[in-house]
Amino acid sequence: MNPEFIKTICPYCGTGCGLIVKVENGKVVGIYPDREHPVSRGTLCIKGWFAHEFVHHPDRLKTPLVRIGNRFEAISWDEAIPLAAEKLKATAETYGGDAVGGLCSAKCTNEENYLFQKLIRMAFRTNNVDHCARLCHAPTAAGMAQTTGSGAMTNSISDLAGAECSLIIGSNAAESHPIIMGEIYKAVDRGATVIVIDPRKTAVAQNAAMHLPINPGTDIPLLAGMMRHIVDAGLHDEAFIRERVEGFEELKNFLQSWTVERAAGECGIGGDMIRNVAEIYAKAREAAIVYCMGITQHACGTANVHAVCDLAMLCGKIGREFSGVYPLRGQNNVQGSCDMGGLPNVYPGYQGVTDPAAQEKFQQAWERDLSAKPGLTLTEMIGGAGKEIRSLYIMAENPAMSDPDVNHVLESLTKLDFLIVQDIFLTETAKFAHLVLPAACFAEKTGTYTNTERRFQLLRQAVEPPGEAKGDFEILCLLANGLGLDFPYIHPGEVMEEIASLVPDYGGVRFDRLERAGLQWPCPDTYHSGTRYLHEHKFTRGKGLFVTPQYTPPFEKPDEAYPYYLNTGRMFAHYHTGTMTRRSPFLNRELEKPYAEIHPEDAEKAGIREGDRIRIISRRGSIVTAARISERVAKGSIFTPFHFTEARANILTNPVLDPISKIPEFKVCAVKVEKGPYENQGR
Ligand SMILES: Nc1nc2c(c(=O)[nH]1)N[C@H]1C(S)=C(S)[C@@H](COP(=O)(O)OP(=O)(O)OC[C@H]3O[C@@H](n4cnc5c(=O)[nH]c(N)nc54)[C@H](O)[C@@H]3O)O[C@H]1N2
Ligand SMILES: Nc1nc2c(c(=O)[nH]1)N[C@H]1C(S)=C(S)[C@@H](COP(=O)(O)OP(=O)(O)OC[C@H]3O[C@@H](n4cnc5c(=O)[nH]c(N)nc54)[C@H](O)[C@@H]3O)O[C@H]1N2
Ligand code: SF4
Ligand SMILES: [Mo]
Repeated sequence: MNPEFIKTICPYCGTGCGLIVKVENGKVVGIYPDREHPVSRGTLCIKGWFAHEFVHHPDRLKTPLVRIGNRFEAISWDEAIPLAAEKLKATAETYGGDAVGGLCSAKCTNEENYLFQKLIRMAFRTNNVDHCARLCHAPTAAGMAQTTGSGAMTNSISDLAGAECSLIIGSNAAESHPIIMGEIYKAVDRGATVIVIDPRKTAVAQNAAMHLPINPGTDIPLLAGMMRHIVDAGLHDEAFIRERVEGFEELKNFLQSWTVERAAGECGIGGDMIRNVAEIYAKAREAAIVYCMGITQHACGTANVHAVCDLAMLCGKIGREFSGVYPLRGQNNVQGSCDMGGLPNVYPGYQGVTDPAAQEKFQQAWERDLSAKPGLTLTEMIGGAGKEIRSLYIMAENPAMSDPDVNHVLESLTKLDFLIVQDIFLTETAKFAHLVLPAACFAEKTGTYTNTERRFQLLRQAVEPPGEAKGDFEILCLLANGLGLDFPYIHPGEVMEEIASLVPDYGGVRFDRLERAGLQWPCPDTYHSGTRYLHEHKFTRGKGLFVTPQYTPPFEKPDEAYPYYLNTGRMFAHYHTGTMTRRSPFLNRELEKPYAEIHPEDAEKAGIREGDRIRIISRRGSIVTAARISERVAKGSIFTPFHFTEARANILTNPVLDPISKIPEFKVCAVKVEKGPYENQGR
């Protein structure tokens, strides 16, 4: 049979690059970059190029599995769906609907997320629905909603090529968003200045004009120092502030206490450098602030986002082409899973569950009584397992690896009356399930993903799922019907029409309009061609608002017992909990084993050599990994990625939460290091 070539979207990160999947004899045999794609234009990173390798892996789940004692037994869908429905109903009948929780997923399509939250909200009259955005850009959603009225990236990826200055804060885009980094390098070729603020000398920092290796968790002092200098030197955009922003007096009052010298003392960067960087940003005609997990994954994550937005508004660098604030979205569809109401406080389109008008609208549309009480967040649901939460339905998330203080998470998972995990592999989390539902992966389904620049894009089915596995869409419809709801949907396009009828910003989105280049929301009607940048004449909230950032230093700082800072994150060849990339032979060739970076001077003091087995110990647990001696980390700091099940970084991390967004402080905790030899303590 001739090979077929099917255009679709990369299943990994929020850049949303265009893939062409090559199919032979019903199997995906290769990936090619899509030259016509509006974002990636014929380029892909290493993960995209090899995204076919996990699709037909022998480990794929092929039938529903039910737990019998300590083992799993294969069952049919005709048994699995009634079992799931019966158990969830029993929990709701015994303990009330608020005892049921659901985690939807940034890996799944918009239509699947819409159906998931609709199912939970309708069947159990609860708003206990959340997903990994909580661990990621929840502070962006909360912080930018307050300052600008919208938690989305303000501009388009291609705008970065036109910025004279890019301030990259807490983003290792060269490894995490390589195609977006390419746009920034296009600007550099035209003479733009890249300034990187990151405690680690990342790949991005190494190639930047300036690198500010700040002390962990001190972004607010640094940004406050910059703003203080900008105001003192009269470099702020007075006209913009007068016409478009409120709260300037309060911001100035706050800056009174942040002299550049005080900021310097706190963040560890010299005062002259702070002034210099502030001037470069403020004086550039067009300047972008690009940020990611180094800003959000802190106990003051939301305040960090406030500080970022304040700086952009202070200099009037928002609301037009090439400038703007760019929170780089992580997962392929994390923008969409938030947009679709996969959050405990909002319906689709960020319409508040506590807003009576919104509640009325969704009650009418869905013909059900809905709860006006905001639900629990992901971190609260896992923490409340066996207490407030008795049964949990997890679609495409792996909290047994991705949540902080994993030992505690595992204990919580065992306390549930009923746990359903719907995944493509038997994950660390699925091993705790009572019922495992086998799902189709990206190459096996149709739907839409929304990328980091708010672009709805079409995912097109290329092959059939393995064995009895079904698309999440179909599973959700079966379960909803099993629960007595009426989900009559045959094609995701019908769900998109329902979404469009309920959310004004997506009103013009239809499957047939996405064929060529997708559509960037807001897209209010079918004549509208989408929106490249937000806040043009006015902010989504009307006026922009300077919010005073409340600085709190990291919760756990190094001390005598635990003398190192631990920083956790990513590396280019692997993705998150490794379920997909670690099943790719090519990506494994790049890196197969866990490691931790330690500074040469620290290593020498501890007698640690390259490749030595070391134990990293925090107040919550320990892991054994291999030492990588590197000047990428500062003295007194350790970095380890969280991709490896045999050395789970999240055994170490601190579950302390940002009080506003409830994100954990993944980026800072205190650890000590011991030299091996050790037995590998993989679980
Ligand atoms: N290869 C690969 N790409 C991915 C992913 C993946 O797993 N693998 N995941 C995707 C997802 S979901 C996300 S959210 C993104 C994340 O993308 P990034 O945020 O770029 O990735 P991280 O490595 O988590 O962290 C970014 C940087 O924050 C820095 N940092 C730590 N503490 C601080 C601090 O206090 N201040 C500042 N300014 N910086 C700090 C770290 O040193 C690190 O360089 O990547 C997406 N892309
Ligand atoms: N220490 C530390 N921890 C972190 C972070 C950090 O920087 N440091 N970062 C946090 C961040 S930003 C994020 S986003 C989270 C990510 O946390 P998770 O979302 O839990 O991690 P993933 O590995 O992406 O999990 C996705 C799951 O979906 C499955 N899957 C993939 N496609 C499909 C599909 O189409 N259908 C179904 N049903 N399943 C599918 C995969 O096999 C996998 O098990 O981790 C967080 N945890
Ligand atoms: S940059 Fe992201 S979307 Fe693009 S190919 Fe790489 S992982 Fe896929
Ligand atoms: Mo993320």
